Amino acid sequence: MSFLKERDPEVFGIIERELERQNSGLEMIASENFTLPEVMEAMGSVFTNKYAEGYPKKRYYGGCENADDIEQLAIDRAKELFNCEFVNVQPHSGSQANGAVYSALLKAGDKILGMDLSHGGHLTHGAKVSFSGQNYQSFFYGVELDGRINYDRVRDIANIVKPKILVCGASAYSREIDFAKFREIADEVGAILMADIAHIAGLVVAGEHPHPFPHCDVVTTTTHKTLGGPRGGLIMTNDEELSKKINKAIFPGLQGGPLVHVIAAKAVGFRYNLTPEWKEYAKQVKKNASTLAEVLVSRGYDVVSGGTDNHLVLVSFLNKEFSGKDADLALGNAGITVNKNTVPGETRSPFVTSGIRVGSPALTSRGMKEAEFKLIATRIADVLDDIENSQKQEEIRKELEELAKKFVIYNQPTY
Ligand code: DSN
Repeated sequence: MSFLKERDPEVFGIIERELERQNSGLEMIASENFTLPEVMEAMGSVFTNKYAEGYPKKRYYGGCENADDIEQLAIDRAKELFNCEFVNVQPHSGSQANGAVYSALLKAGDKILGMDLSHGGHLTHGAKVSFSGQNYQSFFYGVELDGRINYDRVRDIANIVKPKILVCGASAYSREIDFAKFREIADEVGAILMADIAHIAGLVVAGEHPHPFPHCDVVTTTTHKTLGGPRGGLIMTNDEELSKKINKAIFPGLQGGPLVHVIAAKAVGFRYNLTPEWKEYAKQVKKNASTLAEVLVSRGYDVVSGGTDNHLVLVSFLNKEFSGKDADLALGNAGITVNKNTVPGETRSPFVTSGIRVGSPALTSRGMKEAEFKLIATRIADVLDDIENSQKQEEIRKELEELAKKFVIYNQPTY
């Protein structure tokens, strides 16, 4: 970043501080990851200069021949990766992707049934504060007190609601999602089945989580969470008619010019996701999350659902004096970044919560394995056991900073 350093030292300085923060701390927010340097190079490329409204070979502006090539390459790689027929690589984010699906397939006031935000769903699955709960009638299913989806209960709710779209997928659910069961329910009530696999996409493409196809009509994801690519969204389907409606909903419906530099970076990320190394990474993400859950359970912590099948662990403090917010702050002081999270049976507000969500994707990208996760989980329990002890938090922060610095973030294996 030599130009930036010379010409805008103020911005350069803040970026340097962020790099230092990322390198010296332990990033355990389940939805974050460290992307590849080549992904960042593509994002920082000259494609940021280009307007390319439309789709490959059907653009509104001239000079799009290279934009066409890059978007087609991203589409082709995504089709191979997700084993599906039609892909839109233009959504600026997962929320935009979900919005486009609703706008393509619903009229204002139609019914959506999704997972409750406070049970692990996402804002765009119908939460009343989101466009998805304001433009449409939204209804919810959740998890039982054991932290798992009860598919019979989902079926009962779906039969009462009769939604036009049934949404499956979550932001804070540590168990496998049974897409085949959701398909049965959607068929029973005549709903379109949409899966939002933003959290688990990296595991899905590695064969480490059941695949939403052929069960789901339409699938959305982000590209930056377990997929480890640039920040952005993606929509996939095997239905040509549906894909035409979705393309129109993205452009000209919701978005203007696509972010061609991000689409270039998505293509780079997909190439990595298609390698054998990616499968190893996804396996390790799951092993590391399981290690985390096992240690926390052995230290007496209430891990929701008793463990994890994926990349995240939800820990409940319903039986503790302290809140998710307290735990988030204490762990932050110890150099471990997590997020406070609501848990099944929640008694506190969403700003306070009774739990934390802890994920393994980012530290796995730094090369950490079970041994490091065992140590980190032990230190998480040490902090929580003595949550008001700020001196201990500082000692742990120093110890973990040494560990973090041994795993430089842009030192991923070549492939
Ligand atoms: N903010 C994301 C997450 O943390 O799960 C969802 O959009």
